[in-house]
Amino acid sequence: GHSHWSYEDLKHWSIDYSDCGGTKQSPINVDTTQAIFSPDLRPIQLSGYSLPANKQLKLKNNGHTVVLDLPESLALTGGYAQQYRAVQLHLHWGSPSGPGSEHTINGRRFAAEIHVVHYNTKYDSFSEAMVHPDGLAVLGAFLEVGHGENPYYNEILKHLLEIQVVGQETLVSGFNIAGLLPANLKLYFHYNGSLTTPPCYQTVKWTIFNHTMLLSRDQMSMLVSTLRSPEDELLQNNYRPVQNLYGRRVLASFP
Ligand code: 1SD
Ligand code: ZN
Repeated sequence: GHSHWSYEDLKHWSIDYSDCGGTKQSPINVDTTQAIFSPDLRPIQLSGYSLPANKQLKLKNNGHTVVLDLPESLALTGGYAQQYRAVQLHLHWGSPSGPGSEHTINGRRFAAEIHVVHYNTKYDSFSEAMVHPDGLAVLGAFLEVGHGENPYYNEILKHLLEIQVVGQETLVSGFNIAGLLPANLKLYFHYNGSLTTPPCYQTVKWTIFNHTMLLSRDQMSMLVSTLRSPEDELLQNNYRPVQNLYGRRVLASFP
């Protein structure tokens, strides 16, 4: 039933939430040979993303992912014609035996994916914005295993043991949220899609960065094997399969 959707039960999403069966769904596979270079796609600009340590942010296990609430002072400009405010960020991942990004590039799935969710400032709230076609903008970046620890991701990962059980939350000290995203904000793909979870509203302008983020093997293990699900199993493989493009165009900010 409603609010009890799961990744084991994908076939039921469009029964309970009709938009999940729509023609502008996310995630998608990005075929880079089909992406259209659009010189008018300007570099993404993030303002106010560097938060002081005395600013406390809520981090929660909501049963589907780990969510970090963001202050509305974070703004997204550039790249988009409109202005957006940040609401929260969260992650999608696989398991020790397989990758779990939502978007794929030329059929390749990455270890994990971060989503930073924003809403258009022309609306009064996130919940109002999420039902309008121009309501939301989500920034997505891929996470891979590389050499060395990523200190920004540690600011989140070091708290996961405190929120292993669904519904648990803790406080995280402010840090530079932009450090969770690639340093290069010029290279990205752009398309119109949806929330990747029910109610799957088709109100998201997606930006998928071309550069990936590197985490150590231990950091990735911590991400994929710490949180528990509503069934009290490990919360793993919290990604939706790629959806049909139905003729949608994917734009690239670079040739
Ligand atoms: O999966 C998230 C979901 O947890 C929620 O954050 C929603 C926004 O209300 O966004 C989706 S997603 O499309 O950013 N994956
Ligand atoms: Zn997401």
